[in-house]
Amino acid sequence: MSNTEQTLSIIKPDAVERNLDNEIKQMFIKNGFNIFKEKKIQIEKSEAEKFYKVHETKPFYNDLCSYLSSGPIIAMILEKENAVAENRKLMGATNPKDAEEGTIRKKYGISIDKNSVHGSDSIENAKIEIDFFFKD
Ligand code: IDP
Ligand code: MG
Repeated sequence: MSNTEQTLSIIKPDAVERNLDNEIKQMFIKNGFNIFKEKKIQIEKSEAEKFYKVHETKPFYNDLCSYLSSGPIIAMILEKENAVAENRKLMGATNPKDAEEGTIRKKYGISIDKNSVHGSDSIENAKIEIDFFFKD
């Protein structure tokens, strides 16, 4: 049974700055994802605060929002069967130190904050996050 889903992926400033965007996109493609839409943008801190609102009580919230808005990012809609879970698997653990071999964060992540990629964590949040970047 086909279960094609969409998820939101972001190549974060640390990876764009190191020109890793094409290599990371190739990892998605090799792993069977279709990059349905993409855009390179830089967001305002106020927009990052909205995007990461679920984390507003966390001690790292302010730094996280400063960081996501600190340079260009690439937002993408990825498509695949079970795209949300498959993308989480391909990204690896939040902390690159804990990420498995073969994952994007293991390969490219610098630290828990500069971990190169974002991926939606549920189908519901994927819809909200896709709308956030691609509405209209
Ligand atoms: P995720 O990106 O793997 O879904 P979340 O827990 O949703 O991880 O956290 C969002 C982002 O916040 C992470 O990708 C990372 O950049 C940052 N972050 C998470 N935990 C910490 C922390 O303990 N210190 C600093 N930054 C963190
Ligand atoms: Mg998350």
